[in-house]
Amino acid sequence: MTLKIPVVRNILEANERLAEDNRRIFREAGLLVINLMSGPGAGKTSLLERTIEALQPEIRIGVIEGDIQSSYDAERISQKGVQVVQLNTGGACHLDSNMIKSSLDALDLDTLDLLVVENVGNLVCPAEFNVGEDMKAMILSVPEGDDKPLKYPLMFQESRALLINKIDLLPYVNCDVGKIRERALQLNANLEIFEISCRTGEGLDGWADWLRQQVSAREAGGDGAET
Ligand SMILES: Nc1nc2c(ncn2[C@@H]2O[C@H](COP(=O)(O)OP(=O)(O)OP(=O)(O)O)[C@@H](O)[C@H]2O)c(=O)[nH]1
Ligand SMILES: [Mg+2]
Repeated sequence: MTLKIPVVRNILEANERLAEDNRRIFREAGLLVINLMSGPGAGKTSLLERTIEALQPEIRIGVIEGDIQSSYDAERISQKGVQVVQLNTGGACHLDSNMIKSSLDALDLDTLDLLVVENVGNLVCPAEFNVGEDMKAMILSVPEGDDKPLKYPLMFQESRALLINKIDLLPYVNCDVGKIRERALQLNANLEIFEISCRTGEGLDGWADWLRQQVSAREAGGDGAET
């Protein structure tokens, strides 16, 4: 038991050092990097498909897909004609800096404006590991319930943006979006919140505009994006 704390700290410190290396590479390439997280099936890949449709070719997007197994999501994204690489964690429930570093040779970073890392579907572990991103963003879909900020606070605390997805399902599920907003903002008053449906497209214009602003801020050399 006494050994557990130092071991965990060592893992996080080693990850943080590699995250710094990645951050340097991303800064040199002048691109904005977003670490996209959610529980399984909340809509990460669907959001990426919609975002690419909205922003390509104005903003050149690359994607790193993280999954325990399969290349299914990378195949979906490659159909949109953007650079994509699939990482398989082989069981691990999150991506870490070392995995991200190992995937960078497969991408031509200098030709990108925005790199999105789709993390492994999990509402807990991905929030604990930086991978060198400028910011984390998360999705909560309404069928998951409005209690999630109370039960899984860390991801809400770590994220810069919260996308409340699948609002087309609100008539059929027991979920109060007002409660999600209130509970999430109590954890993190700086959260940018978007109510969206990747199915109908509702709310996605606001998200695309916000992303444009974040990419422009990065290109202007500012810190429009914080970790
Ligand atoms: N009704 C509805 N369904 C959606 C919406 N967005 C995504 N879905 C569906 O939800 C399911 C999961 O979507 P994905 O985009 O694969 O979710 P994901 O977060 O990438 O899933 P993992 O990578 O497995 O964690 C799919 O069947 C989507 O079609 C939405 O806004 N409304
Ligand atoms: Mg996915």
